[in-house]
Amino acid sequence: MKVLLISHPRKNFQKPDFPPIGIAYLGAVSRRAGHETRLIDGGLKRIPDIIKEAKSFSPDLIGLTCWTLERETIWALCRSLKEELPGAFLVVGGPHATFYPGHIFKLTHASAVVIGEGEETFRELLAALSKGEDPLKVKGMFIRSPGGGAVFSGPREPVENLDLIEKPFYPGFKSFSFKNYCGFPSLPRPTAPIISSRGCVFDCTYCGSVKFWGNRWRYRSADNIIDEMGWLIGKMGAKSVFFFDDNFLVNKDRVIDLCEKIIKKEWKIKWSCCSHVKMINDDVLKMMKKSGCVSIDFGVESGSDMILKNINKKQTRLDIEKAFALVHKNGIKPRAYLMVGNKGENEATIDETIDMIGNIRPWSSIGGSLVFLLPGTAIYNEAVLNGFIKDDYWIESDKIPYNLQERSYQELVALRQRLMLGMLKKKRNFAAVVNYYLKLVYYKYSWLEFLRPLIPDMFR
Ligand code: B12
Ligand code: SF4
Repeated sequence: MKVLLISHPRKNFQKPDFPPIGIAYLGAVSRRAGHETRLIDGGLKRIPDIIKEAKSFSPDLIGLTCWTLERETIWALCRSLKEELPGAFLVVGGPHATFYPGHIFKLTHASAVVIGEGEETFRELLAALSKGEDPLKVKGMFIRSPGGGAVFSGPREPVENLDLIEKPFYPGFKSFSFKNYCGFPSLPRPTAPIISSRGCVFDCTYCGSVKFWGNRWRYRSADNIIDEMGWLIGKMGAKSVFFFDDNFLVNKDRVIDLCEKIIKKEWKIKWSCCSHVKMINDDVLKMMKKSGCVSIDFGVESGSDMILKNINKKQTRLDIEKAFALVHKNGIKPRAYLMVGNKGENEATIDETIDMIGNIRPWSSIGGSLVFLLPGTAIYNEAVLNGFIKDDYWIESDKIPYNLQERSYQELVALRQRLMLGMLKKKRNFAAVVNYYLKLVYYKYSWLEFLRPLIPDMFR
């Protein structure tokens, strides 16, 4: 069969940070099964160009990823694909499709929706379709039924041994290069993303990780990651690597093992990862630094213990301050993600955050993003129960569902402004705030990217 996989195009067209890893994994499954496989990064293209490329390939099956905030682009893309390629089998996966399969069937002509982790379901679906068998025998999907509605084929267990999953098939994208992407400010470009584990051991109220991946943290072995890194560096031209795991450091022995192997290889690669503040210690940080780790992104979210408790973050302000001190001490740049608008947010909690930021001195990307209500999260479920939002919101509105349960959008924007200005007034945060705004400038005007290497380290 001819198989085409497409990631969601963006409403606000801007150069993406990284290629879409999910469909690259699925592309590897399809190619391994012997199908002629093509991938399109919708983030790099506009819908008419995607349709043109799809038509020239003329696929038998088209697979699409649907994220909540970009859902309308998927509705539009599906409609055009159905008009131009009416014979193709259309299947949708990804977070929004997983939480709202019914919306996909209602608003698109999709024949199937894959729930959660996709590799095994996709492999079996391709096998069933190419043999002319009933796709309903494949577990882990909803299939459109001829009489209307959709039938669930039954639940699927997550892949037990992640080492068995094949490397992402980046060469399936036309003219692929990691240079086509922005990468991350702390890392030398081109940067390759890696997912070395799936799921998280925490369950923060605003995050859908546990609902999506299941409540178990699964991980790849150090040897398996080294194999992918070797390929990314040697064959794909990567100069740095970003570990996009929800929580990279859950198993510190694994990370120490990985660091030792990176050092042995003498790659001189730079890398970064995401972590919860409670997951680090001095031993692991030392090894990380030695093996080329330059920065760690932490979900700090707030400096108020009351807010941290409300969002079930399982960390206190003291935990954050201790973690940042340890990371600085080891010569690694800590980056802080902050949120505005969680339960209980007010001027006083923002001031506590400003005060804490003065102590922890993050290197960049302060953020201060307003809280969204996303499917699969506790705050969303609470908002539905309180009658604040309805499940139909996702098909009736194209707006971003900010958490406006306690405060209006204008009030939240004012709180964010208070946070940004408050941080800027503290001299030590100047670089961090400047870094954050520079990132926004690159997003909007990607042609200004060429300035990036000219900007001194502290402002990058
Ligand atoms: C890397 C990443 C990014 C990168 C994007 C890189 C890229 N081009 O993909 C960056 C940093 C730019 C980013 C930005 C944002 N992100 Co983000 N991101 C992630 C992250 C950490 C990893 C994605 C990934 O590669 N996962 C690994 C692969 C294997 O999983 P996957 O892509 O989901 O694909 C699997 C399945 O979904 C399924 N599948 C997916 N598509 C399809 C299609 C078919 C046909 C089939 C059969 C199966 C299938 O099979 C795949 C293999 O198992 C996830 C969290 C996570 N752990 O997944 C969040 C996540 C996807 N992001 C999220 C969000 C909210 C955002 C932002 C809105 C954050 C913000 N406040 O700005 C922005 C939106 C940007 C935009 N407009 O697109 C949410 C999405 C929630 C939702 N309901 O849509 C997630 C799930 C985080 C979370 N837990 O809340 N993100
Ligand atoms: S620690 Fe991060 S990935 Fe884990 S549940 Fe919280 S927000 Fe989600």
